[in-house]
Amino acid sequence: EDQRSLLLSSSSRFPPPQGVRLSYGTAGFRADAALLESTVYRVGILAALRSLKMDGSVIGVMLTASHNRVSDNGVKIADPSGGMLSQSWEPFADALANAPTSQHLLQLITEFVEKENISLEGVRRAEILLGRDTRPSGESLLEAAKQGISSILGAVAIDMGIVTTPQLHWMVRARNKGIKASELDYFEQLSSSFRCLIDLIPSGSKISEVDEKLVVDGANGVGGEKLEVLRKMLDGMVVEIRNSGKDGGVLNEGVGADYVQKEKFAPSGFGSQDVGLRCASLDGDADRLVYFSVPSKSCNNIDLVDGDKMLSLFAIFIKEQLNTLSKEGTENTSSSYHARLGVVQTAYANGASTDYLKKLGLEVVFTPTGVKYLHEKAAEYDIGIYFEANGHGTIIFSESFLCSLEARYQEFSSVSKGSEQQKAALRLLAVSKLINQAVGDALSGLLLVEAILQHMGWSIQRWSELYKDLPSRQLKVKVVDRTAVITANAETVVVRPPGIQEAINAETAKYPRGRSFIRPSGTEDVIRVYAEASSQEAANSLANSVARLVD
Ligand code: 16G
Ligand code: ZN
Repeated sequence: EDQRSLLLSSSSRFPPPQGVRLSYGTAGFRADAALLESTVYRVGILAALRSLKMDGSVIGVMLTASHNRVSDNGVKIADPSGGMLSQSWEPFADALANAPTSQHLLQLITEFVEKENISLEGVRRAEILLGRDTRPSGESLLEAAKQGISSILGAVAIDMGIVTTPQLHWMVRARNKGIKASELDYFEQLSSSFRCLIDLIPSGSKISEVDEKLVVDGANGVGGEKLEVLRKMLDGMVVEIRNSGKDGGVLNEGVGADYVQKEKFAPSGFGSQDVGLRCASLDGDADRLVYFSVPSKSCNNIDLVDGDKMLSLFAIFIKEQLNTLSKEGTENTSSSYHARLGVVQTAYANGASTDYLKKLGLEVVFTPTGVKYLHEKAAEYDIGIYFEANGHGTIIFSESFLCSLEARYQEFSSVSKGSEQQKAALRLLAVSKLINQAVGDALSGLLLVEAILQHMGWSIQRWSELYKDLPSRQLKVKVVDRTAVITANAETVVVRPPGIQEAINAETAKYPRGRSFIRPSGTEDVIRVYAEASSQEAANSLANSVARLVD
């Protein structure tokens, strides 16, 4: 009874906006910040219920609209593993957000807790970590989230302040594993595992002085600020941070990983003075990362090193360590060693990257767009590496593999200390600590790229030359109802409306190395078109013809 009246009175203070329908898409709820108070309040309720359902495990609530405009905001939930909210709860999230009155809301909650067997009685505890990016609207939305959480008896909110999205996911994961999970713990884990990788660099590898310096575009968001902190803990790493948000630039405006990857253009503050330098760009909440270099003084075009190439770099390094580990030759160690390494991409992966990865002998699989799909697939391997071309990705290690790796390392330490195998085991263990296994993380990804480039002795140009991207083109077509397009096979085939796929096939067949697909966006009311072909003109022309099929 207390619970009912508490919910009724608190929810009446957060009436939903009139005439908008929100949906928990691939990125949670996202909209103009002015529309979101009620939604965020309700997500607070949902997070508390989720924690109760998971026997009091910690749940995360992150306020961010990532690479979108500064006037937008959004909210998404991190499950106890640190990953995305279980897909089975998404329909409930939609229903909650759109309940028209407090009475409806209460009824929905009552029905849902009954169906999910969540007890709202007796002693219990739910714990929710809150985080937000640098958006000004974050402060009042944070308050709404807190109100939602405290309208469920026994639920407590812990405010982690302004953090990157992946930091919050990391904290949720760490807390549920019983590991210390403050921001300082995050920085310490990243910096110590980075140092470990640097200490293990073979003495022969040496990069030139020019290649020492890294210049980072912080998208005028939270990432630059956090990288400043991290840099102080990493002596010996030469990083210059621009667009940190302190010099008046606007979040995501002409800056950031999304801009750089989509426009293939240098972000504001970068240009001819940076020719040849190794540059990187984070997105607004620092869960995406791309690298680039400016090839010549004459224009602001860039040589983009995207998520596919980061995936390739990580895969080469991991494979090298696994090969070393499985080499025989040291006596007294169990000789056979096999790890299942898998690579996960989406249809947006450049065709040249997929060819390259397959040539390396790697197992490459595809999923639909959206981190939750890639992550889930990657979790099927001992080591799963996933990346979207846009720069979101990570590496995940299975618990059983990490255990055997640890044992293996101990074994080497006693019988062949200092051996190549022991070092390979240690490198893999360090990677598992450096990389954020909860979700893609620009900061931890950046440190891993930096460590591997130094290990290989590679410049960004050498890295970029692993393979040459096929020219590609992306378009979007505004439609009345994007749900009319239904795809299959990881979004590579249209099954509805009938006839479209045949028409796409006919267009594609006209171009050497042509490939094209369409898919409904998960975040906007548009159909997205992707095309690649052997020349830029051909890719543009194929994209245009396919877009006309949709119109
Ligand atoms: C979201 C996804 C991202 C995906 C993008 C596609 C997460 C955390 N983020 O930002 O992975 O690439 O949506 O957007 O899953 P679209 O559906 O509008 O093309
Ligand atoms: Zn982001």
